[in-house]
Formats: sequence, C-alpha cells, structure tokens
Amino acid sequence: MKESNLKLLESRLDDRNLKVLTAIDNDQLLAFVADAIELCNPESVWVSTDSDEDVEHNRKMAVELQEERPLKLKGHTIHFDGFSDQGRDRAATKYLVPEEETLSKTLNQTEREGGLSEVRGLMKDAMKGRMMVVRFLALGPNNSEFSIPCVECTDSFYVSHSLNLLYRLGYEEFKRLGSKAQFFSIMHSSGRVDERMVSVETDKRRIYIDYTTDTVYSVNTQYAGNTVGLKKLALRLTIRKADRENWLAEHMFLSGVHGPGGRKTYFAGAFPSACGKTSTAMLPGETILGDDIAYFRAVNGRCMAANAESGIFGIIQNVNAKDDPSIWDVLHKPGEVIFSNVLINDGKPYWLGMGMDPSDEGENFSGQWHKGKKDAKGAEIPCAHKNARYAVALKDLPNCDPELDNPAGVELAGIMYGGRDAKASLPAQQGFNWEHGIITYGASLETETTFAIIGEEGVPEINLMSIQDFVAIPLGKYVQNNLEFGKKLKNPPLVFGVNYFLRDSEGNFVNGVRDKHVWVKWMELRTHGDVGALVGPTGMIPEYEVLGQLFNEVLGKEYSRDDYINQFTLRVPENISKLDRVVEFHQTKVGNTPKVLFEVLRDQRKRLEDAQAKHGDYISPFDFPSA
Ligand code: GTP
Ligand code: SPV
Ligand code: MN
Repeated sequence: MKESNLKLLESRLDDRNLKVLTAIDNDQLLAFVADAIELCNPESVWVSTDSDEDVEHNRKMAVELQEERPLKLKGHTIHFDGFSDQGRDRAATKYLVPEEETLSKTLNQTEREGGLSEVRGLMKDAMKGRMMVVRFLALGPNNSEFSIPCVECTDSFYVSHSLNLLYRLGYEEFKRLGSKAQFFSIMHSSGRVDERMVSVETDKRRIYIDYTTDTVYSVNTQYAGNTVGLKKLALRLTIRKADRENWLAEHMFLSGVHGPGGRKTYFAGAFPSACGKTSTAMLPGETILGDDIAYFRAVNGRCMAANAESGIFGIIQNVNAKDDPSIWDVLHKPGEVIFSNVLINDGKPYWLGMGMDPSDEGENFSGQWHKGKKDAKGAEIPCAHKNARYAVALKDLPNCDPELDNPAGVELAGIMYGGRDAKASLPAQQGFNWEHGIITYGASLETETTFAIIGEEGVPEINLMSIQDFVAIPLGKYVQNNLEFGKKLKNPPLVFGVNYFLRDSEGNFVNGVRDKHVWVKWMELRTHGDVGALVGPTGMIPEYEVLGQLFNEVLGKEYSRDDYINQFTLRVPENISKLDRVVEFHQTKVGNTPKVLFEVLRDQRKRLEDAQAKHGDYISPFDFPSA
C-alpha cells in the first residue's frame, strides 16, 4: 500500500478499526477509504464487520443519533427525509463522461473532470464533527458468479442500517477475496443537517457516477434511492459490468408463481418506479424472490436469474389488509422495519390508502403536521408522502422464496414489461417471440412519470425497458444486448406485455388491482403450453374462456363478456400513434438502435393497419383468430 495512505489510516483510526480494516488485503480498497477520510474529514471512523454485535451497534447508533426513532412495535423505527428530498433526483444524477467518450443524449451527463471537482468540492469536510461508517456488502448471492463486492463510506447510520436490511453482508467476502476483489465504491455524505437530522442543502444535492473508476459520489441527500449505494447507484455501474461480461442487469422483480399439480414457475418483470414490481411480486399465495433488481446469466442455454438485493424498499401507499395481506402483516407485528416518510402519531405509522382513516395530526416529512396544513405555496400537505416507504429483509416475509440465496439463481420461464399507459397497450399479451417481445414491450415502453422521482407526476414519456434512468451505456447497445442474450438461450423465456393502468373514455381504470394475479396465472399456463391464445396485431392475447375460469379460481369472481371486451378491445389509432412516438424516440434520442428494432416496429404497424382496414379502429378481442 502507498505509504501515505497507511499513514493517514493509522492517524485517523483507532486500534480496533485499523485492525478490522487492514485485515482486508486490498490496496485499492484501502486507498478508497483513505481518500474518503481525507476528503470528508470525519471526526471518527467506524468499520463494520458482519458480526451480530456490529449489526446491533448500527441499529443503536441510528437511534442514538436520531436519524431513526423507535415506534411502539418492537424493532420498528421511523426515518424522515427532508421536505425537498423525497425521491430520486434525476436532474442531479449525472454520469461523469471523459471528454473522448459519448453516451446517448437522453442520459444526464457532465464532463468528468469538471464534475469530479464539483462533487468532491461539495464533499470536502462534509463529515466534520461526525462519524464515518465503512461498510462492506455484496450484490447478488454470496459465493456466486452473480456476486459483486461493494464498499460504502457514509456518515448516515440510517443509510448503513438500510444496507443491513437490503443487502448481503460482505466483510468476510472482502477478506476472502483480498486483492482479487473487483468492487464498486460509494462515498456518501448527508451534508449539513438540521435539528431533525435531515439534509438541508438539497439545492446542492449531487449524485455523480464515475464509471471509469466504479465509484459513486452522493452528497446533500438522504433519500435511500439517492444514498443507499447498492441500490440504483450501483445498478448503473453493474449495467456497464454486465455489458463487458455479456450478462444482463435489470430493473425487475423475481417471483415464483404456482401452477397446476403443485409446480412453481419463475417470472421476472420490469416496471418503471412505482408502476408495479413489488405489487406483482407480492401476490398472495405466490413467492417473492426479489422486487427491484435482477441479474440474468445464460448458463448452458438456460436463463438463470438472481436477486441483487435481499430486502425490500417498498412503496407503502395503498398497502392495505385486503390487497396486500402479506406485507400488511409484516408491518403490523414486531420485527425489524424502517418506515420512511409516513405519518407518526403516538408511536404508530399512518399512510395514504391504508384502508382506514389516518390520524389527523402527528409528525411527518413536513415536521409537526395537522390535517389542513399547507406548504409554502399554499398547497395542502398530505398526511404522508406518496413515496413513503418501508424497508424489510426478505427473509422476514412468510412468502419469501426459498431460493433467494441460491448461488446458481433460478431458471426463468417468463418476463413481463409494463408501465402506466392510460391509452394504448392491452392489459396482458404475449410477444410472438423473444425479439418481438423485447422490442415492442420493452424497448417501446411508454409510461407516466410517478412520485418516486422528484418533479411533475403523470407526464407521459418513453422509459426504455423500465430502466432508462440507470442505463450507463448507449441505449441502443442496451437493447442490442437484450436481443443477443435471447440468442444464447435454448428456450428463451416467453416475453409478455402488461398494462395495469389502461383507462376507459371516462378516465376510469379498466382493471382492478387484483386482476394482475389472473394475468400472471395465465402467463404461467402459457409457459407450459397448457392453454391456447388469440393472435392480435400487437401480440397473442388470452381467450375469454380461459380468463373466465381463472377469474373464478383466483379471485372468486365472475368475468363477463362485457368486461373482457372493455379490457381487451384493441385501440388501433392509439397504438399507431404510440408506435410513431417510439420510432421517433429511437431515431432522435437513442443512437445505435439496432436496425431490427425498426423492422419489427414496421411489421407491427403493418399488422395494425391491415387489422384496421378489416375491422375498424376499435377491434373486439372476439374478432381475433386462434393461434
Ligand atoms: P419502485 O419500488 O419505485 O421501483 O416501484 P414498484 O414498481 O415496485 O411499484 P409498486 O408495485 O410498489 O406499485 C406502485 C404503485 O402502483 C402503488 O401506489 C400501487 O398502489 C399502484 N398499483 C399497483 N398495482 C396497481 C394496479 O393494478 N392498478 C392500479 N391502479 N394501481 C396499482
Ligand atoms: C425506484 O425508484 O425505482 C425504487 C426506489 O425502487 S429507489 O430506491 O428510489 O430507487
Ligand atoms: Mn425500483
């Protein structure tokens, strides 16, 4: 190790922490920690191992420093983020791009040298008077090809506590790997905080990704999506790694779906933030293996998938006893849960859409709150933020899939793509093949912006494969990688398109929130070739009789022909204008789009126009032939 790094560590760490840190034989790692200490200048440094005592110490410190407060139920705590720090900040998140390189125009970026000095300038002395925590963790199951070691230095014990709930511990792994570890590094500081321990200088919030060194800098923010480095910050680096190594890193849930005869079939699904991953992975009676980030590898022609994470940072809005019994239960019994940005009164949490009246007063993300309280612009402040969340370890859920830590992953049978599309896409359909599904559902995904991202809600946009925010390579290359991946598989997973947010002419959703369970069961049957389908211009769609039976079995409901027609009538003009927007997006914003994408979309348009000539603008599903 460089003499100067060792000197610095010796002068800033006490014996215990120096010993723990230097037990890892990796110069590059020690250099990163030394750099973080030198730059951020903390008063003290604590290096956490994987031991139960250290995990417990972390919990205690988060409470002692008042970044979290205990609630009535044992193990439950509340953390608040500042009023202006309630979601991922797209505008402040940038790739640091060396002068000679280019990324797609849509990816937020800045020249590397300038960006580095800006963010490092903001981090200078940012931890003065505070303690820095050094954390070792791993993405993916341990002892696995999927595994990626990560180190995060942060001055937030809330962030560090969240890491313990959401990821596998990695100190022992770093020790084992020594100088062989190829790891990601994250440096985070909350920056200046007020008496509520929330970041105050959010106008100086920056999240900069230096992919040339696999390092992320995050400052003046606490919201987990901007600070818990293994989540979306590392995902951006992982996508580059996967690109180099020929596998895929995806913004997808993983779930085991039960079929006839006791079989279980694994599915993955990509939905933009706040569009349905957790809700789909949590369907009652099925198992959850992951709800946000999945890795895929082609192994002997099979598509194997693993969860990068081991916990959930889930949206709490609309979690209610009827629709989400498993998670409702976990949130109402003792056990380790961090609530964020809900309303607290008398030690109890309240949120929007919980199926009962929330308290009229208490503390929330705005401070002391009462019903009717207004913000600076005169708008009423809701009891809880829409993006209020809970963090829990997956192993604490009764419906956790037993294969969560399987180093080999699970074999996938199906993949779904879905967004908030009010007008065009059908509720559920199957692509004609891998290429068609990836291109017309994934690479054509149109959705509305949500509360998970700071800014205006409900603005339609294309969000390529639901992962555009995190793609750190040219977007066209990303599509190409997905297409190529399918060619390595003997039986590629079937690709489905879903849309939980289709509306009728009066603006009402055409489906209920539990209908997705029927679609998922239909897909399960399709992956085993158990049921037929109809052939429409945009994909294969479920038959009325099959859905009728599933609605009955799964939801105990009758499914009328009118419901079917209302939900599955193909809206040709809406689909054609969506196609136009998608083509324009790829022509003007993506660059390097594979040629085949335009061909597949051209064929799709032709099928739509032919069907329109034959049946008119709005085509009843009963008009489609069987496959
Ligand atoms: P991230 O954690 O941000 O990546 O989001 P996610 O994709 O896991 O989203 P999640 O499943 O938590 O759902 C987000 C929101 O969509 C919640 O407010 C749900 O209530 C709502 N939602 C989920 N399913 C449906 C549905 O079928 N219909 C309608 N109308 N809303 C739904
Ligand atoms: C998302 O926004 O996609 C999330 C939550 O899953 S965050 O941690 O903000 O990324
Ligand atoms: Mn997400």
